[in-house]
Amino acid sequence: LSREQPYRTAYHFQPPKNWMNDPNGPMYYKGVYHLFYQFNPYGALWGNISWAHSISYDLVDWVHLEPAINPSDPFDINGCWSGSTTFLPGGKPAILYTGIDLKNRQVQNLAVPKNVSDPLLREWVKSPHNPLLTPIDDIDPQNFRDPTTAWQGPDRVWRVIVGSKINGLGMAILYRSRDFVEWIRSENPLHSSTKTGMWECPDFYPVSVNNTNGEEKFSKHVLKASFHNQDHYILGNYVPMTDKFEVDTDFLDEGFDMRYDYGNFYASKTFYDSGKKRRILWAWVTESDGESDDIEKGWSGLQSIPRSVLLSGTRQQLIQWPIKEIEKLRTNKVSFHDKELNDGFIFEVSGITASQADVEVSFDLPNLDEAESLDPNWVDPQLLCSQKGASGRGRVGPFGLLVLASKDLTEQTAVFFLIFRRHDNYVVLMCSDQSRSSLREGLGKTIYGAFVSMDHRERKISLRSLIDHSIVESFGADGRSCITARVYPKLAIHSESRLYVFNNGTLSVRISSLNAWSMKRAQIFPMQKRRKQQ
Ligand code: DQQ
Repeated sequence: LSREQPYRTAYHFQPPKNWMNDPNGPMYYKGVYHLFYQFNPYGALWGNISWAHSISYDLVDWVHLEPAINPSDPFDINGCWSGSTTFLPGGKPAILYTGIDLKNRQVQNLAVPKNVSDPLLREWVKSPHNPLLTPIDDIDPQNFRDPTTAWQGPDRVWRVIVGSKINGLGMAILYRSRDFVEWIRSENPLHSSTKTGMWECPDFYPVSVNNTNGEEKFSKHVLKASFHNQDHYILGNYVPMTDKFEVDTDFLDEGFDMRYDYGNFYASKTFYDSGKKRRILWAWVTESDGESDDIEKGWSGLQSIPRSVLLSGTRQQLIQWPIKEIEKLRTNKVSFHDKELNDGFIFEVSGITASQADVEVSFDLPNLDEAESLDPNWVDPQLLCSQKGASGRGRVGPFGLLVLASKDLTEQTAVFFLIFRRHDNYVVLMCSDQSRSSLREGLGKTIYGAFVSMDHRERKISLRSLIDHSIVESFGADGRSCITARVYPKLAIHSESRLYVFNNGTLSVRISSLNAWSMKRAQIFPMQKRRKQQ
């Protein structure tokens, strides 16, 4: 990591240079993880989109391969946009992706590996039947994209959904096929909404409380759609015979705002890891600096740390946690136990590389009867976080971490909790405050906030933050609410960066345990040019 590049990450996935956006078609195949992603081979801004391709044995270290799919044919000459992989009978992977055709229409195409016995799947062949799906009838050619992983019903017929917007309704158009080539549009979409606008990158999959890929009675289906720069999800029961999806609550229903992440996290996609029997979520984390900064840096965009996804015990929300494998990068462990944090207390966690770290802390809470009561009109967590702030005083909180902080604290990103009383229950607010993250001007410094659903009997709360130079991914209450932020400190870079724990609430909280580690660099190998065959 050079002085000139203080914002490149050490263990978050990124290409050697240029623009990256959505993760595409992640999969586990013959012992190898594959990640494709939206990539501009020619610059640091969005454009010339192709599918770049990288592989890994552990989702931590990566090898960049040559791009898998490039614009080349009338059905994708203006761009190879997002899509997904599906395993066909016999275990052969197939990619469905959106092509931008000669007329700039969005169409759906198929590509298959040239050689299925190559675990690296270096070469992909586009189907002679492309385009498979075209925007006919009432489908808007500009709003028809991002096919999901397909699934088979009990009748062996394939189903796939494609994101769209028709007559103002955001929706997932449903198609069925017997042979994966000829697709017939279902009369009804899988689901639609008046409140969302266009659905980008839909995702639809079973989850359960344990890692069984939904192969149990109490599983639910997740439907995710990307809109308003956010990834929203809903839960429901899916009836495969009729393709009815009966939702528990709908997108943007009052009092429900279920998102994977309440910060910077978009166009995500999951895949089922058949090796470790778990569902894994990836997302694009975009820059929040300016375009001229990106051009100067020569790159733009990160991928989140892959997260495992489970259904919570209440079956009302998802629980996310960084994949276990990332822990192999932990080094230089520092720990504290049973430390009381009184009013206005702040202390430095020294002994780690705070610009490249993993921190886990568990707080014991005071008697919450004394918590400030929450005005019933305060319903917007993001606004609440902005109004309350990390340096404001409260009763229970704000308490939490100051990450990527400079020595004098002029630069700091505060990740913290505030707890309020409402009727005979309480409300937990989680915030990630970027407003003081950098002395630099012209950066996005939005303050993010989320409510954390907690049982009123719980008297403790945990926080984990993955800190990596210009990204902070935080997991509140064991992964019940997550907030990811991008920050660009001027002072708090490399060894100048510090980590603190603080409590600005008048009631004391107690650190029952804190573990922090420096993180080693992931090994990311550059593209290997292939030798021409003789
Ligand atoms: N990014 C892709 C689209 C998708 C959008 C284009 C979401 O397929 O809808 O790069 O970020």
